[in-house]
Amino acid sequence: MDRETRTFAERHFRSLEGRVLGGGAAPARAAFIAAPAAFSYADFVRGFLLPNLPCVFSSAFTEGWGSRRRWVTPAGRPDFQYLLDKFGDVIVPVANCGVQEYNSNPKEHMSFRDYISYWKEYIQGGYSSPRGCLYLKDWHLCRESTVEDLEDVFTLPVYFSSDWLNEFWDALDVDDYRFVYAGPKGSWSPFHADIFRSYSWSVNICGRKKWLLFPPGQEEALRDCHGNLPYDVTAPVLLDARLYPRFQHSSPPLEVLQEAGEMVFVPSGWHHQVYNLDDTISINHNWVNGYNLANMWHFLQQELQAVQREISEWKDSMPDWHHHCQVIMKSCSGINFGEFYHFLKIIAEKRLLVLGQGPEVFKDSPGPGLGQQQAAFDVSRLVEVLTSLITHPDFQRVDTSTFSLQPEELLAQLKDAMSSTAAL
Ligand SMILES: O=C(O)CCC(=O)C(=O)O
Ligand SMILES: [Fe+2]
Repeated sequence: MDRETRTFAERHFRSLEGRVLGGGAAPARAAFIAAPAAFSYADFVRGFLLPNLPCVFSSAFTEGWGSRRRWVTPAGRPDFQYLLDKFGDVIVPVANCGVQEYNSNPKEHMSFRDYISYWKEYIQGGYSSPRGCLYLKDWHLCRESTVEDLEDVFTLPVYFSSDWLNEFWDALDVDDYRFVYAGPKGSWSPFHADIFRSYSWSVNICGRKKWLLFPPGQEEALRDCHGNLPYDVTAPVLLDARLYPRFQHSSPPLEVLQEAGEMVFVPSGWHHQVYNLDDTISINHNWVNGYNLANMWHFLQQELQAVQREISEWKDSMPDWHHHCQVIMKSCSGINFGEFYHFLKIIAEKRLLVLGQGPEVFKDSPGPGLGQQQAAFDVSRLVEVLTSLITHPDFQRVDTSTFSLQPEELLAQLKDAMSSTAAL
């Protein structure tokens, strides 16, 4: 990140004064980025991260990826034999697209070998099977493979390299949000927004996907009369005005057709529904950074409010009611306020370390951390969101006495570092 982009981005967030912008109607089409040489990280920040807009990168951006060479036959189809030899024994999660369980699909686990034999049978059966349409989803290939397996499967594009979520999980060594998806023509992902309002990037290693993308806020018009979001936005039942009273006022989604090798950027909080138009394999990552951190924090506050509403009748009779809300939030959303602080702390400490080094060490380095200007920007974002967290009444009720670094102390350190970044 260069100095000018940092100044531009910091000014953008100052003008928002902590607000999280909802989008208006969807743009008529997603921007298409043709040439890597003509598109810098700064272009991505100004054109897409700050305005929170989707875009499609041409297949030239993934030209050198090993997976595009090795996982695919010359005819552009999944190379089942190569994949079997490589990953046959791995246990993978598989969803049944034909069965609705709440707003998702039930998942089972099977060996990759069994999944491939199912997939071949499905194709031979004319894209049909008594077992239904099974979709291999959310396979943590990176975490579950040896480095040797992963050799040049993909190269993280510079645009997505500020990735606090995976940086956090890598530091803890317990999880990640790097996935492989693989499914036959007709497999699909129901309507959803990504975890914690993260961004997603998705590359088709082979095959094509159709994306229906809804800007943040547009999903409100898709709620049913009980306030629930639909499972399938294309279902005829949405036309029933008694069940979906606001559907007739909804705007059509942005439709994106993603070809083999192309990379889709899904902005923060955009709901989407996705179809595999061919037998398709994709690599998808979820990521959070300084640009959508406030969206994540806003989302977590909404999640806590939802829990509080749900168990409000016990508020006066239950002595640890606030604590219970945090426990329930953790089990429903995967994170609570205390853990969000921990997430901020891990990233903050790493950025403070970078800024503690002389500018010459990281100057202009385009590596994963994107250098000192990026660290300075990150610190400014951490200061804003940590200030909001610390002053939140529900965080003030969290017992922080056992935390290794007190939130106020961390905030003071970040503010200190921020004042010294002005000169960078
Ligand atoms: O490709 C799919 O089926 C779903 C992908 C998705 O939801 C995402 O990348 O966020
Ligand atoms: Fe998604």
